[in-house]
Amino acid sequence: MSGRARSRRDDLATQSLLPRAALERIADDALLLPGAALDAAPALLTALQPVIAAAPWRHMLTPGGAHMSVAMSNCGQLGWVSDRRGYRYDAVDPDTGTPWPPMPAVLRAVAERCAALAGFAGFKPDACLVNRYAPGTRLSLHQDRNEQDLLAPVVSVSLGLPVRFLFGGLRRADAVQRLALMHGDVVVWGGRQRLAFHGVAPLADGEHALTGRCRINLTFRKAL
Ligand code: MD3
Ligand code: FE
Repeated sequence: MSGRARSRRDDLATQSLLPRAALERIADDALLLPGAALDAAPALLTALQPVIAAAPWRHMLTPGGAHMSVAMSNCGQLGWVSDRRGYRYDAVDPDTGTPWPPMPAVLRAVAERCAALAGFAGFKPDACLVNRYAPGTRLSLHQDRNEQDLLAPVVSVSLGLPVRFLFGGLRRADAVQRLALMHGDVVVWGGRQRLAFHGVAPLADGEHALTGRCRINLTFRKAL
């Protein structure tokens, strides 16, 4: 592992002081674009306000009956939902009974530009899942396999407090790598990494100038 790659594992407080490349390969088909959404971040957060007004944060129920600690919303033609019946994509917000709010143009633009930078020109997301992590919130190791087209990448944009992202292999028992994801970072997961197990370690407490005491993650997908 290179010095820079190893440095990404160091404590989160020093991360912002370290030089970073424009593009880092974190696995065969997973590319990190450090800070690619940094300039757009204020506009992304502003564009999220009407989305959250129309489709308020909620803690969805897992099929097992537990509430997820991550608060979620969606925008775009389709939204990811979870309830006692399972996980799926739906055009209607179950909490409001109305369609999910449209995907703001600035969100779409960042996702499409970053996908193209990572080699996925022509990526047209139809779903954006918005995840909000409060201090202590985690997302346990899982695969994303509710999308029809597993050739389309997933584009993830991190905003606010930094987090340790966990990513493993194609089997749950495979070794897990830890990676710091910070405000403005974008990751594009495609190809063979599409079905990799991944999760998020419990969020450390802190305060971010733009988001306050939370991390917000935007996940863009082609669900249909
Ligand atoms: C790797 N969200 O919503 S985004 C999720 O930070 C989810 O909120 C995390 O995992 C978050 O399902 C991670 C990064 C991500 C998203 C999808 C992936 C990584 C992925 C799909 C395959 C492999
Ligand atoms: Fe996931």
